[in-house]
Amino acid sequence: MPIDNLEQIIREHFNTIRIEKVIIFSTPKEDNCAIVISRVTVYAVRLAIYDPKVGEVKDKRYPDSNPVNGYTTLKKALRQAIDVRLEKEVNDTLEVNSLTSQKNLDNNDSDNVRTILLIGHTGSGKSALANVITDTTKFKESEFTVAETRNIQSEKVVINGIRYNIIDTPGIADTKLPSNEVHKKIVEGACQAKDGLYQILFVTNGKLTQVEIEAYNLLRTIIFDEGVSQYTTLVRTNFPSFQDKAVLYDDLKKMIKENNDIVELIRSCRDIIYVNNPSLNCVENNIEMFKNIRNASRKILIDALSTCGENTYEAKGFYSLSHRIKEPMAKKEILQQNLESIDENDPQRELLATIYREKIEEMDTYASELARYDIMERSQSEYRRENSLQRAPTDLANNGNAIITAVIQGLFS
Ligand SMILES: Nc1nc2c(ncn2[C@@H]2O[C@H](COP(=O)(O)OP(=O)(O)OP(=O)(O)O)[C@@H](O)[C@H]2O)c(=O)[nH]1
Ligand SMILES: [Mg+2]
Repeated sequence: MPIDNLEQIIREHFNTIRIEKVIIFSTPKEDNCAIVISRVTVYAVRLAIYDPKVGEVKDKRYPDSNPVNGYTTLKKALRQAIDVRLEKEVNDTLEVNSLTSQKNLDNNDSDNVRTILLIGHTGSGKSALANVITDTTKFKESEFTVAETRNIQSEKVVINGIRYNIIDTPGIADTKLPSNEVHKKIVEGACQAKDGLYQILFVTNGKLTQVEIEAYNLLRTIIFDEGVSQYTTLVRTNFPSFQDKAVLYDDLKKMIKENNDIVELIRSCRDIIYVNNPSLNCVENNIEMFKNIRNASRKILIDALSTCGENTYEAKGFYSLSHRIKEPMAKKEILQQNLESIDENDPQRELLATIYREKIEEMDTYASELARYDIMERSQSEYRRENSLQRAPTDLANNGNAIITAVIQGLFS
């Protein structure tokens, strides 16, 4: 918070020049900042910082220190003032954030949490699986064939002394949410895994559809990257004979026969496991039996997790994108706060609000452009890799476009 009489101190400091406007603000790094707009023949903008410990004001003049140079209108000066303030706020914010996140890393126990992301078709049994892994009923399972999970939900569990964070997501091809929304939720889920993903469990109840395969491939190539396959385990649910190896083998053969994309998907995954997690919302007589079946599934899941090793998956492309758009998104957030905190009695209220709104839109456009570029670049190089062509067809690029907003919002929600 700036000190109460900061404006007075600033005005006294600049008492030899004609001041048109003083805007007081603070940043996460410095409390006592001000933007001063002055006018002689032209307008000039100054960033002034007061240090109460030594009672001193330091300032920098824009466009430069030459008193003849300046802005011809107040509007131009205000635009520059907003830019100078924004630059100072965003630099200080990013600097302080990176220091605190470094501190968090230093004494962070999140290193020891293994994040597991559940994805798959609506009704494939993700929430049931999340309950089985966590040995709880915290995740809501659907009672009918309607899509149940609308938002991501995560719960922590300790298994054999290792902490896991289980993230449940809405179903791909969810009947009620547009596919863009589902992608967004999955990205949100992935964003929770700031320190990397330990495993993605791609849950299927056998009806592995083309939509599901395509959605996974889209995520794999555009949001994540090729490397994610080695951290993906296909989990086949609804399989009563899950403990009978011969039957599993037959089922796998049957799935593979269905189409080439499935072969490719199964081949690219790290592993495939079979479970059965019948609903506990059943007749009283069956509850004990179904609980035992779930326990047997749990054992299989835990055994599978214990073979996954120490490494976690960090989608390099995904993180490079989040890094790329960090600055425009931070600027947008600051501009929004500044817009909301314009003084009601400010004579330039309307003008300031218009400039803020224009700049917020600029930041959005800039971030989307960066994201689109990033996604297109990746989808094209992926397509080239697979097809040895020079250019990806536009529909692949367009698919990327459709999820850009999802990616941006997912990263910053
Ligand atoms: N018999 C049997 N039933 C299961 C199995 N897995 C899930 N179910 C049941 O199938 C229904 C759907 O499972 P959910 O876990 O809610 O499915 P979901 O993938 O989370 O679905 P959305 O949230 O809509 O995407 C629920 O009634 C579950 O209890 C399984 O392996 N065997
Ligand atoms: Mg669910």
